[in-house]
Amino acid sequence: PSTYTQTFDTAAYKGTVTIPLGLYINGEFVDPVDGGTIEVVNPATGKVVTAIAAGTAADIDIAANAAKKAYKTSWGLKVPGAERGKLMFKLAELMEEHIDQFAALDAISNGKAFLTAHGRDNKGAIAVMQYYAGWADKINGKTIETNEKKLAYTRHEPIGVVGQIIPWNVPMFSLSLKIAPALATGNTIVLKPSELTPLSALLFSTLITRAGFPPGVINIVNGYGSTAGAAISSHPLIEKVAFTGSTLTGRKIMEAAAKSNLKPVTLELGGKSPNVIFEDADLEQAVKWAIHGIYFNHGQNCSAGSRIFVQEGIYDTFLKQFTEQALAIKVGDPFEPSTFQGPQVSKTQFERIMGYIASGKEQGATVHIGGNRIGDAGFFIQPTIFTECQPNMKIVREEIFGPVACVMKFSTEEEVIEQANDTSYGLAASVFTRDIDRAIRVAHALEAGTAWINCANQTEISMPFGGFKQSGIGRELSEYALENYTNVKAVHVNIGLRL
Ligand code: TXE
Repeated sequence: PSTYTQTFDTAAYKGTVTIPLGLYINGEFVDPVDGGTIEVVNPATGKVVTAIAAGTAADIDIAANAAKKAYKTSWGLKVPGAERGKLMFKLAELMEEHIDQFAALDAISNGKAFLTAHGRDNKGAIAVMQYYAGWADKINGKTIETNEKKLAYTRHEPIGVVGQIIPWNVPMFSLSLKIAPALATGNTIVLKPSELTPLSALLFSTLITRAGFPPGVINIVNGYGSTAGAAISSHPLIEKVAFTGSTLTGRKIMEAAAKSNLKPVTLELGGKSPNVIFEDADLEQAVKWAIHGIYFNHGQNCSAGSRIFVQEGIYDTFLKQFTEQALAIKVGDPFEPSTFQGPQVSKTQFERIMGYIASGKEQGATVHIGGNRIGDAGFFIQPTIFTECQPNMKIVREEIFGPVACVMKFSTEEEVIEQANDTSYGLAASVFTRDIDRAIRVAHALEAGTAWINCANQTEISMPFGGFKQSGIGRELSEYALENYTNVKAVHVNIGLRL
């Protein structure tokens, strides 16, 4: 398989990156069975960067067989947890050595600012790898009291071969938070990156063999969702599938899993997270967090605070300050150090977001600021604020996944809880108030897997993350994620029972 080399000579990064373009299966880079490719586009220019190998069902089959063999011979319970952890620490070290290159590849394919890719995504990815490396020798069952004639205990055994499908919004962070807990618990992996952002995963693949992992333990197969992704969800040797992406695709994956070998499914899906700001909040801080909540990563965040509810007494002041800060957001070249917002990831996402903006106007909401494309190259959109939004509007009900905020007025606590929970999603929610009783009361009343009090869009590796309602099934990060990757075995040892 061929390679891709890119020299960067930018304000944020100078250096050269070379990556292989093939599929990483059984410890080697190989060409796909049917020879297909996917063009990777730089969303800042709309131009093709390179073409990577595209796997299909035949390649997933080869990868799943390699992973099965590795599970039986050189991973799983064959390798003590401490050894697994050591390899994972080594991998994290290699990731750290290449952090600049990872960030450059994410910036060029995703469009996010190099400094964000560096300081957030990739630093986070390394920390996740280290966190779960530390868990690898702490995967313990329990002894359970039954009666004096029995020794009873549980083992948390690996599941076997696990499939993982990830999106494009935080490419390396998503990859690490899928791979790390699966490795720590002794599973082997077939992972498909997003077809939009496959480059950093290819660099990552080169580090796996170097870190010392036996062939087949981690297989990275690029490809489209409808072919390679669908093959992961329905493959009979893959005994669990973990997915992050849209609710629509999550449904398809669950259906394919049910129809094939009934593999367990964990899903981290979309959101329409409320951000509730009461009159007694620290307004200056609330405005800053609200900006971060919706506009960070160009609004391409599953936990974006896209519905901002502001109590009537401070509505005008909030809107004024929020508008000033939204207008001050620096949109531009991802390799410019001052850039906060780059382009949206793809033409499709750009058009989807512009479609939502058009529907907001049609349904009678007011474009307070923004609403337009920036420039005529690449997929840049102005930070946008809608006011006069009604609960039934598409922009209020559906995930836009772009730099578009809906700001709404409320009067009472009861009313805002009702409105905030009037959604099929339940990923995250924020509440801003100085009243501690109200803060906790509201945080508990909001139907979401994460509740932030006086902050927004916060991730802690040691805290679980996942959704209520149609935002998902299962939890990632923290100790909780280990449960996704183990089978609990109950062992009954007879020490005196006689028939
Ligand atoms: O997602 P998809 P898309 C939401 C967000 C966004 C929308 C669409 O609202 O606007 O989804 O984005 C793979 N079987 N989120 O189209 O299709 C695909 O190849 C198996 C929220 O990019 O869900 C990619 O690897 N896999 C989100 C991954 O699924 C399939 C992050 C995600 O793509 C498949 C991204 C299939 N049939 C988008 N079809 C979050 N929760 O953070 C596609 N894929």
